[in-house]
Amino acid sequence: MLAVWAQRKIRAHAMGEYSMRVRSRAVAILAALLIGLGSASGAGAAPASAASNVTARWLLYQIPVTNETGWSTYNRALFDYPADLNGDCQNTRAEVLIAESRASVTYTSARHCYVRTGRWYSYYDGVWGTLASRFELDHLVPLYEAWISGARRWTTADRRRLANDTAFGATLQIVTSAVNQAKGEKDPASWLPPRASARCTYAIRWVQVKYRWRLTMDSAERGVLSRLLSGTCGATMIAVPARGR
Ligand SMILES: [Ca+2]
Ligand SMILES: [Ca+2]
Repeated sequence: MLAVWAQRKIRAHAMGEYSMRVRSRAVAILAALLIGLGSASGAGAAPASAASNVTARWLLYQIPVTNETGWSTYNRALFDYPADLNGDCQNTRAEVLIAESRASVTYTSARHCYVRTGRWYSYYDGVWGTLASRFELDHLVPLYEAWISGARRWTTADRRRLANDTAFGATLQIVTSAVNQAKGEKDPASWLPPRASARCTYAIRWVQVKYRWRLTMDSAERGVLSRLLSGTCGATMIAVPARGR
């Protein structure tokens, strides 16, 4: 099953879309295949060790702080999610379910468009599970938050790329439906993962995604993140994310 999936991804790479979900064992296999084919030089495919040269706290302070506006004009449809950007019948949710599964997945039909089972870990609440229907694809920075912190001024094409960003592991992640619904459209000033040990990772990823997509943050959000990204958490060395737009 992994081989079939890897072949699909190689085709996707040839079409200009490439996943670098380093957390996935399946993608590790894919990366080895791509290196073997001499084609690992696609956008965003730099080795993980190449740019771990800033602290998480430094990255936080690269993000502009402004008031957020545009609440009344938010429309989720303007993000075109979930899309199937590479036309292989698997939408973004299915692609990330496959990439994040710690075991081979099964599908709902012979066409392999939708995932039925696998093995996933929801780090917000520390829950493991095997039924895809129990998990949701979380936009780490919710689409509403993206809208009010910059995406309202983008083209629909750019919003589609953010909402379906499978090229950067932090943007989209599989979490339990329960914790995703508790999170809703909140930013870190209003919601943090219930599992306290997940909060450092959450804060780092939040900052990475805001930086990648040139989004802003409001002052309350900055305050919470500055507190989280202090001490050893803030000193975590990370790569500067490739810009998404
Ligand atoms: Ca697809
Ligand atoms: Ca905010």
